[in-house]
Amino acid sequence: MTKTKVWNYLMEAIKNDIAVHITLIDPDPIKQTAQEAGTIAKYAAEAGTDAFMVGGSTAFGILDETILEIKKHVDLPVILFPGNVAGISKYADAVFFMSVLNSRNPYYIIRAQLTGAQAVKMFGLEPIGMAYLILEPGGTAGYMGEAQLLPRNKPQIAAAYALAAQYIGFKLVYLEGGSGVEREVPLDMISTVSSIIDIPLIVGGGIESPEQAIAVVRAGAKMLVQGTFIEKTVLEDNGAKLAKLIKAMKREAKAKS
Ligand code: 1GP
Repeated sequence: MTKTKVWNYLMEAIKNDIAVHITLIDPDPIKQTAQEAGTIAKYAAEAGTDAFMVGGSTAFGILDETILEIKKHVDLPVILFPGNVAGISKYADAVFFMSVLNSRNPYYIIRAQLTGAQAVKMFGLEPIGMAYLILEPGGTAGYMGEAQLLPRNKPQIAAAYALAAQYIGFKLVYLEGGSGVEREVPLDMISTVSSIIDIPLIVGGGIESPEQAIAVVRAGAKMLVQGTFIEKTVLEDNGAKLAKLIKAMKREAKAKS
């Protein structure tokens, strides 16, 4: 695999479908076994998801097994989403090499990255530099990343961070409200940020309905991440609700373009 394969795949998907859907799987044995993760991945792929992110803030115990099970069932990119250096696996295709730019703790801005960089190189993982910005309420990611949470009513602060991220050279900006939170990222924040940057904007946290997904894409997100909704629904309905949501989101993205 060349070093830009996953990046090119994502950019191609944005070009063709206008918006990309990413399924987040937390390698947390309390949430699901590795085998269940494989089944979730199978249904998510059938429902039309474009790629998988594997990672979380707290649990890494079954990371390798989870990725191997996902790969048994699907032929889509598996991208690491590491909460810290323990979130690196040689079985993934790529890693969102991310920095919590609004952390108060330099560990999450650059020190975890310097500790993990050599493993990424040794394992031959494709690094995709991503600025990770966490806003209120922040969930576990906000707590673990010691983020100075971006205020929901100040889109201009998020936009200033995102523009700085672009100028530093990050390939992507991820606006994260926190996994399982009640409300998605405010739409005016998404539109303010996406209108100021030229690099793709990823949005995640609290997206649970086709209406929310449509609104997030309409506001300017190029990639949408879902975890909790997929954990809650896919094993029950074999991905039916997810398929509906992805279809609605992609239809909206095409209509917008
Ligand atoms: C977490 O934003 C993602 O990093 C996904 O959030 O679990 O709320 O979909 P949800």
